[in-house]
Amino acid sequence: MEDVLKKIFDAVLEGDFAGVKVNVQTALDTKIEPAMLIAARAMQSGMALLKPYLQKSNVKSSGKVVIGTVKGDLHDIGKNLVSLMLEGDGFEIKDLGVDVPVEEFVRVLKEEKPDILALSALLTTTMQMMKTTIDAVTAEGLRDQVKIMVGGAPVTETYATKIGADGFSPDASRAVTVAKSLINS
Ligand code: B12
Repeated sequence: MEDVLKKIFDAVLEGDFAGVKVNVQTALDTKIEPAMLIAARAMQSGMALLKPYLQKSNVKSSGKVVIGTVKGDLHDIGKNLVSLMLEGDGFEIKDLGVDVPVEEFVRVLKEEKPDILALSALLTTTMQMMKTTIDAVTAEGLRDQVKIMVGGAPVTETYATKIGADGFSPDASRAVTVAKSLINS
């Protein structure tokens, strides 16, 4: 167990995204979930300090992203990683947190006018809320003003296309590539 945590630690220090992912998955598979959760919290407190420096090195904003985990879903580790990666690449992030009602997404879209809306869901029961959210954005007449990307463990490219999202990524590093291509499309 300590071995895998050391590998995660080293991969984080080296900025080795693939290494972090593989070893975190190994850690989860070997059921050290509580330690992981503590590590994730610790990482977030460190990132709070790093944020200003990351932002400083990217003077020009890459674009504005409103992100949140959909209604009924409390998982946020993956969403937070996506936020951090986007922020590190110069995106301005407005994170609405977890269990975000459709109305809240719509309200913030009107207020913030982001380039991208990013939705996260980790449960098969809540991933349908992504479609409900996209439908509400369309009904409010906002759909052509914002690109929508979706992700989370049960979400696939096929599902993303089916519910009318513009982009999907299976992980945080590729989420940056997808976000950039959506901005430029
Ligand atoms: C940690 C965890 C929890 C924690 C969450 C803590 C937190 N702050 O997030 C707690 C303990 C609260 C929890 C609760 C529950 N959980 Co849970 N949980 C997990 C667990 C172990 C890890 C999830 C995780 O953080 N993975 C690591 C991150 C980095 O990966 P990720 O989230 O997939 O994110 C990556 C990508 O998906 C992608 N991504 C994610 N979001 C987005 C968004 C965009 C826009 C993009 C582009 C990409 C993207 O990028 C991320 C980084 O690479 C998974 C099992 C697993 N191994 O996945 C179960 C799991 C998701 N949970 C599950 C369940 C059932 C529950 C509960 C219902 C349990 C219960 N009976 O109470 C509750 C639900 C609570 C709720 N209403 O949400 C099931 C879901 C089954 C299903 N098919 O729906 C899983 C799969 C476990 C299982 N095998 O049964 N859980």
